[in-house]
Amino acid sequence: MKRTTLPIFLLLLLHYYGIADVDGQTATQKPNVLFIMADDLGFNDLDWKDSTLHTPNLRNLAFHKNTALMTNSYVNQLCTPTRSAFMTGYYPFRVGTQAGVFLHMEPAGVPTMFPFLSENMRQLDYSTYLVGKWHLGYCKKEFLPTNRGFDYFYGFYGPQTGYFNHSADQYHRELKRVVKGLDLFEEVGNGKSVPDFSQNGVYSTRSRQSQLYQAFLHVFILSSSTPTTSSESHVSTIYPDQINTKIATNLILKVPRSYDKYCTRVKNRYRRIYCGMLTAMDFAIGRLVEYLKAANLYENTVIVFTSDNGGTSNFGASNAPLRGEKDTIWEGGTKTTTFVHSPMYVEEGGNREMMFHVVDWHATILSITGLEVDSYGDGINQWEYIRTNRPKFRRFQFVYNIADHGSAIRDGDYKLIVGNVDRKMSKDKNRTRLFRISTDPTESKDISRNNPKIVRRLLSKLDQLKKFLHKNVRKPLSLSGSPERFNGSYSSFWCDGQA
Ligand SMILES: [Ca+2]
Repeated sequence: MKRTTLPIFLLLLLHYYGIADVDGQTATQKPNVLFIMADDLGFNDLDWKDSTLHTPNLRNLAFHKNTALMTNSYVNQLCTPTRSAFMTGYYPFRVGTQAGVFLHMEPAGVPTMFPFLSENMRQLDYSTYLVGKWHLGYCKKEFLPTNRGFDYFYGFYGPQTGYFNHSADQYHRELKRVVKGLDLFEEVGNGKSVPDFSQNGVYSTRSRQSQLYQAFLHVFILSSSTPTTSSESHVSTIYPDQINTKIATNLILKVPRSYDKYCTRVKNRYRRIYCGMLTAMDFAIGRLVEYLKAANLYENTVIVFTSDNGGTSNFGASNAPLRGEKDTIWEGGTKTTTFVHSPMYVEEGGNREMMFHVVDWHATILSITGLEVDSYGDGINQWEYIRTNRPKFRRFQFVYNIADHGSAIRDGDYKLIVGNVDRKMSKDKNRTRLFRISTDPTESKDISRNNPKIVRRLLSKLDQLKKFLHKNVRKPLSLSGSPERFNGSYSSFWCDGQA
């Protein structure tokens, strides 16, 4: 069964309380962090890359004089692995999240022995809010966002949910039919998860907006301990097993008609709808920045924008000029558009060409809080480099992924791929490919035959790394999690003993 999701985003809001000194004054002013992770954004899918698209707010942020634009920023090839790497600071193969994504009704989650970034931020007196997509396991209480370091969560747990009806439809092999259920929940502080049926018909970027923005402002101004925050998310799903691609695409790509006018120059009709969805996301981010400014919080906030994996070309996305797409370890599945904007902290704007990997966020964000840290897990602290363009630490290599179906590592100029680039083919099981990414970023020429020494060196590196391979934590689906048992929603609390 294949599946895909389309642009949604995750908002991670980390707000610093401030520590009162003896006079009751705030002694330290640490930055707030607003981390925005788009879902399945193609490498080419911003208007400064494809001028027929319309993403003016993101463009303004990306090319602001106080923005570091990371031109060699990498993630994993799918949602769960990337989000797991972001939260834990470890490569998915070290955590057990290297093999595909967690599905609805799957009794699995990221092992709780790995502390999440949100848990560590809490230790540093930050309040932590998450809005949008979770996708790190939900079947039991221990896996829920508010039990993994978040004070508040509003969004969905699984790989996808409808943009308007917030319902996730999943084909179940045993039942031989599609199971439907709401995936939109609110959690406040204690792992209590409440389904929100009230948003049926409201597009994701508008869902509960006014109340949530009000609360958002309230939170910032008063540093309230019972906050809520803004909701911005879109998602979609497709089942090519059951539906032909054309119909499915129509089911998937959804945006209110009011966005059509921004995308009239896009010729392909799927990409035209996709373009509207990008604009809806862009406008939502624009509104968020306006709210930050109105609340006098903009100056002291570090805003990060990135994506969790590449786009899917069948559904309107483009990763041009890169090779491959979502769910492949080609550059098109793993290289993202990433920038860091902060008027107060990013002193020198412009390109940052050094390699950055999603595992680096953990150490980097801890460093933004003022913590002295060189590395965390598999990641290194790149805050100094982002801020000043002068690296304190340099990344020379990273792991694209290590999994049964295929693996890839990067070492300096070179990328070695062993096995399949995706989970579909089996014919490449023992194939070895080598590319010189620095001069061949589109992976057009396999140079493995002419460079046996480099291949051997990188193969031996890969073998070393494989010693740390964690068993895949994914599990077969379980009807214990069927929404038919939970009044029509993909609720939690059903897999104790199974995961
Ligand atoms: Ca994704």
